[in-house]
Amino acid sequence: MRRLPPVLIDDGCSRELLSLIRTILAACKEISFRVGQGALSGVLGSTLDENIQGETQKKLDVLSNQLLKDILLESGYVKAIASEEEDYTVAGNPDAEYIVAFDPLDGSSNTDINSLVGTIFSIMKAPHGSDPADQTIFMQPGHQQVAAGYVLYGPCTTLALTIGKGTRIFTLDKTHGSFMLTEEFAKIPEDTKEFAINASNQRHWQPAMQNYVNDLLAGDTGPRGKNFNMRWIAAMVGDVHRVLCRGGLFTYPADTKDPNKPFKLRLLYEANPMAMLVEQAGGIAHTGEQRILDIDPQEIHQRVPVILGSKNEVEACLGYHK
Ligand code: AFP
Repeated sequence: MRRLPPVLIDDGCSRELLSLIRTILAACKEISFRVGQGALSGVLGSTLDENIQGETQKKLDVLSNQLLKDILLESGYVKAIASEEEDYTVAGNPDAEYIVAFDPLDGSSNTDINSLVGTIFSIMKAPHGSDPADQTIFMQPGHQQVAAGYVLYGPCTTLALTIGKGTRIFTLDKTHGSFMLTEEFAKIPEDTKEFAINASNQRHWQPAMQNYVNDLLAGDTGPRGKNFNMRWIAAMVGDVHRVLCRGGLFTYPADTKDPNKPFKLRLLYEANPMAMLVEQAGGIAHTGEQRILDIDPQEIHQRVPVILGSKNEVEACLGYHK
């Protein structure tokens, strides 16, 4: 079984990008340890603070953010970072080539119930000669990402990673602290009988999504002519991992529950990196109107609708949106 560094070197990954990825993973190993300690580490539960998006921060959100932020800025490999838990981007080394956007602990409401959580990251190149304090250096469409990945803290700690040459899965060997290659080419099956959506929002969805899900629920008595199963982990990182492993459709569609917040998932550090991983594994990632990786971002914490997963099922869903 091969370790992460030689695998990426074979893919033509530059030394600097490899060092940056290893730096992110060093923080993730520490987060994995803290998450695994659970109540013993005294970091379960919420802080008294909210992030800029009005969400209550969990203690592990804050801790994970601090670990990633400190290690990245100290490494000298990043020109700037953007995080779900930071109001604004944070400037780093003016001479560095890369910028990183991350969700330090996706699905953090799951920490208190010992369920799946993970770290999601997106790496892009900073425009040549750009100012590290300039927020607009992050305003790049997702197809310009040079690497994307997540680390899932579950029964085992798993890394899904792409540098644009397929999506690979690694498993953390906790006996010596290395990520070992456990799936060379993740391939999402084109067909599926499984979908993931928070069905409690059904009455707030747009008609296209209402009609699509109604037809799935009708099973073999409806127009789809087959029965579907439903799953919801409440952590995108867990739901996308299932899609990468055995296929499926995952969606967080537009809804009218809160008119000020029609979409839930964040473009730069959730939708974009997941879209790159999914496309590199043969799937589709779309908003219902356009390919996620072609969106021109307007702001750091921008939210978008997400429909991703098995090619034929996403296309079936998009058919309802035409
Ligand atoms: P956090 O990163 O704030 O924990 O949010 C998780 C998330 O953005 C995404 O990972 C889930 O798919 C989604 O929220 C779950 O949302 P519901 O609260 O509607 O289940």
